Order: sequence, then C-alpha cells, then structure tokens
Amino acid sequence: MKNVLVIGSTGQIGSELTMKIRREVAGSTVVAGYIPGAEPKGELLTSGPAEVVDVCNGKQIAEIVDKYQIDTIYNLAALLSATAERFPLKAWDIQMNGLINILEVAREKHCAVFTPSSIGSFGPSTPRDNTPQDTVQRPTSMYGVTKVATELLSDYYYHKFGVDTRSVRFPGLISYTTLPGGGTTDYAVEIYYAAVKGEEFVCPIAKGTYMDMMYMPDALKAAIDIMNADPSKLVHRNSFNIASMSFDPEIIAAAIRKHYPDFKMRYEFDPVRQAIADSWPNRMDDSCAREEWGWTPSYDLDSMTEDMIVNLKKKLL
Ligand code: AKB
Repeated sequence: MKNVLVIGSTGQIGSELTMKIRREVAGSTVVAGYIPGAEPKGELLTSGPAEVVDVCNGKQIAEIVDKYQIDTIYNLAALLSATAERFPLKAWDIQMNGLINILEVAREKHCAVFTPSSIGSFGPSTPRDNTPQDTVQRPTSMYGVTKVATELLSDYYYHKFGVDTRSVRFPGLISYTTLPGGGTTDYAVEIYYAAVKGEEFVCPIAKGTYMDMMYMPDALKAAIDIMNADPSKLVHRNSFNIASMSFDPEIIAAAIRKHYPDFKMRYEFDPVRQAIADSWPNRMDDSCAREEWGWTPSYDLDSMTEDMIVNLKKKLL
C-alpha cells in the first residue's frame, strides 16, 4: 500500500482513515476522493491531494488512478441503512454500479480494493448470537442486499480476475470527529453528544436491542491491517466478521452515567431503524479474523466512553 485513493474521504470513516494513512504509511500519497458538495476541509484538504471522484463515473476513477499511480483503493462511498431504505435505487446505484466501476478499474490497473461490508449483511434468519463467519445472509434491507452483493462481487473479482479484494464487516462505528448520517447505529454516537451537551437523549432504538459496535480507532486499524495481511494466510476475503463490543441502549447509557450521573434518556423509537436493528445480529463471532490476520480490538465500552467524552468536551464546550 503506497499510493492510495480513498473514495468517500469526507465521510465518517474516510475523513479519519485518509489522515491515518497519510500520517502512518511512510512515503505514501493518499488522494482524498470526494464528490461536489462534500469537499474536504482543514487538515484533510491541506495535508495531501484531493480530487473529485464519483463512483458512478468509471472514467474519472481511472484517470485519478493513472494520475497518482494508485495501487490501493478504499471504496467508502455508500448510503447507510436507514437512508438506503428511503432511496433504495440510489443506494443500489452507488453501492453496486459504483463498486463494479471500481472493480473494473482495479482489474485493468492492478489495484487492491477494500469495500466495507457490515453487520447489515445479515438478516432475520441469521443466528443472532456468536454469528459465525460463514452463515445464512438473507438481509431484508436494501443496504443489506447491497452489502451481501458487495461481498460476492468482490470475491468474484478475486477468483475470476485475481483482483486483490479484501474487507471486513463493520459493526456500528462510534467516533467524535465526523458524524455518521442515516445509519441504524447512529444513536450510539448521538448519545455521547447529548450527554456532553447536558441534554436529555431521545433514543430511536428500543431497550433490549443489542448490536455490535466499535470505536473508530479499532475500525481504522482493521481497515489497514486487513490490506497489509499476508495473503497466503487468508482463507476468507470478503468479508471478515470483526467485533469488539455489543450493547443495548440501557448499557451504553449506564456507561455514560459513570461520568454524568444525571444523564437522562427516554425512548421514542424510529420504526424504520428499529425494524433494521431487529434483523441484525446481537454479536458476531470474529475468530476467523483473529486467526487469519491477527485482528484484536483495543477498546471496550468503558475505555471508549472515557475517550469519547474527553474528546467531545474539547470539541463542543
Ligand atoms: C448503519 O447503521 O447503517 C451502519 C452499519 C452498521 O453498517 N452504521
């Protein structure tokens, strides 16, 4: 991984991943790909090249790959689960037509490709606890349909054309830098903003709904480590279960109350998000990722909560 293109570089994952690779991979050029209306700002803009890269424009992707001699593409363009339910055709266009554009460029120009999958690739008939690496994947949301298809298409390009595709199934990601938007797990970010601002939190997800969650530093580490993994050790490719913590709204609220004893939360559930959450696993089994490329998370709920609060205080107060 030397010359990297991050497509969707101004989103929740992209904004931090671009900076981490720029800082940590010596001699790398990391191009921040963005679409008009979501321009990079601040350090993301000043610390390296930025280019308009629309996944729906294969020619544009190919030009940027040639211009910077790109060897690795992080494809982070996506509509998250709740938004994808509102705009299913747009989600299909970005997630599937966008992916095939990227895979075609990668095939021609010999790039490795990371396209994240998600807990959303599972559905109601998947075992909910200790969800195995290889299991039933019959999601009921458009987001999930595109995620399963992403996994299959990425594996297809590896087996058929030798394109070095690899990825992970991300849990809900929690971070203080860039807000997510339109996801089912967004509540687990928003709850921290409410606590630090001293506001009551209105939770859109019902009590007792468990989902896998992960702190952003662990997610970024996974996205880089999987692309640097020894290919001879990889039995799987698209995509690996990765896990670090699983909780329901009561449990995260209790972790926050260790810092803000008066923190208040009430429920007003969102039927779209709740239906999606009810179809997702409680907790994935990530033993294949641990065995095949040494995945280990660093943060649990308490250490994440402490770090989120310290950083959000600096950001918001
Ligand atoms: C979402 O909630 O849509 C995403 C995801 C779990 O993939 N955060």
